[in-house]
Amino acid sequence: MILKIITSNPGKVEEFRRALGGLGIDTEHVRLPYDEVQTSDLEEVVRKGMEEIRSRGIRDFIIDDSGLFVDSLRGFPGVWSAYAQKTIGNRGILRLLEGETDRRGRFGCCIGCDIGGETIIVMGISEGSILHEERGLGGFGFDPIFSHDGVSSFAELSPEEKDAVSHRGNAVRLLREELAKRLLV
Ligand code: ITT
Repeated sequence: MILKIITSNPGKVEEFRRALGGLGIDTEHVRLPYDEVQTSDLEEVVRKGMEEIRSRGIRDFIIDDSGLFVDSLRGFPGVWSAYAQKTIGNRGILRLLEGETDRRGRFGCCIGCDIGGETIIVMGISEGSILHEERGLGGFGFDPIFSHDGVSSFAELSPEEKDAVSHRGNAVRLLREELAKRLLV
C-alpha cells in the first residue's frame, strides 16, 4: 500500500517516513494545496482538509496541521503558525517575548489519515518553553527557538531525539498503532 503524505513541508515528510518505517507501507510525498479553514482548532482544520481532499476522489493519505502555542501570547501563533513563520519568523516571536519571564509553550500536531476511506485522527503535544535566542541547525520551522527541557532546542537534537519527545513523534506513534491494527486484519 502507498500512503500519500500531503504537505508543502519537506520537514514533516522526513519525520513521517522515519516514524512509519517497518510497517510495510510505502510513502509518497504529494504537494496538493487544500484550504486550511480559519479556526482555532487544529483538529477542525484537519477534518475539513480531509473532506476537501476526499471530494477530489483521493484515498490513502495523511495530512498534518501543527502549531506552536505560546502561553504569554494567549496561544499565538497557534493555528496561524505557518503564516507567522513566513512573516515575522522566529526572530519576530522572540521579539514579541522580549522581557517576558513566562516562556511556557507547547507544540501541537494533529494528523488525519485516510485508509481506504476510513478516518483516523490522532493528536500529539510537546510541552516546553521558548528560548531567548535561536539555537541549532537541525529540524525546521520553530525548532531553533523551542526547547522541551529548557536546555536544548529541538534544532540541536538529532532527528531521533526530536522524534522521541516531539508533538509529531507522539502523534505518529498513535497513528502507527492504529495502522498496525488495520494492516494485521
Ligand atoms: P502543510 O502544507 O502541511 O500545511 P505547513 O508548513 O504550512 O505545511 P502547518 O500549516 O501545519 O504546516 O503550519 C505549521 C507551522 O508550524 C509551519 O510554519 C511549520 O514550519 C511549523 N511547525 C510545524 N511542526 C513543526 C516542528 O515539528 N518543528 C518546528 N516547527 C514546526
